[in-house]
Amino acid sequence: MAEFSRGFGARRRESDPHLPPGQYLTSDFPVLSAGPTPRVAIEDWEFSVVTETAVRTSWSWDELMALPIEDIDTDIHCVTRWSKLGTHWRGVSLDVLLADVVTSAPSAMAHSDGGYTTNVPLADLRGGKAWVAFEFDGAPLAPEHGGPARLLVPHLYFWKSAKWVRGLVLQEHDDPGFWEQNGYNLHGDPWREERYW
Ligand SMILES: Nc1nc2c(c(=O)[nH]1)N[C@H]1C(S)=C(S)[C@@H](COP(=O)(O)O)O[C@H]1N2
Ligand SMILES: [Mo]
Repeated sequence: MAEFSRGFGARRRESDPHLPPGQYLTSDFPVLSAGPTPRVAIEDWEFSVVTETAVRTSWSWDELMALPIEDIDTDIHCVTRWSKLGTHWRGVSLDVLLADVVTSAPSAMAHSDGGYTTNVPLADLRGGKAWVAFEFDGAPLAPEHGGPARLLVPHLYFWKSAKWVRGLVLQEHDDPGFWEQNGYNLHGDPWREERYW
């Protein structure tokens, strides 16, 4: 009976409708960083958006905190095949940050402290699908998970959610970022298994 129960449980987990193909569930929160954790003083921190015509808009930490803050309940999926369901974050929607930015660029390059970059189509950053997040599970985002703030684009594989994010550069071409230059997919939709290219 025990054998049967275990097998049944495993099958149920594998068929969880929230789990994209080729992923397994994890309940811990792995840290995946390509380099050391950068540290930046909040007074020196700002987030900027630079358009394809080099118009720059920026927000200090206090200015970011004064914007509407959203609660986000979402699943996250790493290309190394772990998924974590029902994670809770707080952050500012990219819709808010991009509202007054005049652009016809189709794509953005996210830039982080430490030099990490990742490209994301603007269509994937708009429409309630992406945030600059600074709280996880009711606490300030831990430095190893991207604190003080990271991009959160949970409908794409988690490498698109740039930790220690400091800005977006809007671009005419969907040029590859750090992992994309190293073989990861330009888009990264977990439901289509867009892992590599
Ligand atoms: N700046 C930066 N952001 C990053 C990474 C990184 O190495 N540097 N790794 C990416 C990858 S591959 C994943 S899976 C997630 C991991 O986030 P976590 O360490 O909070 O789990 O961050 C993404 N964002
Ligand atoms: Mo990853």
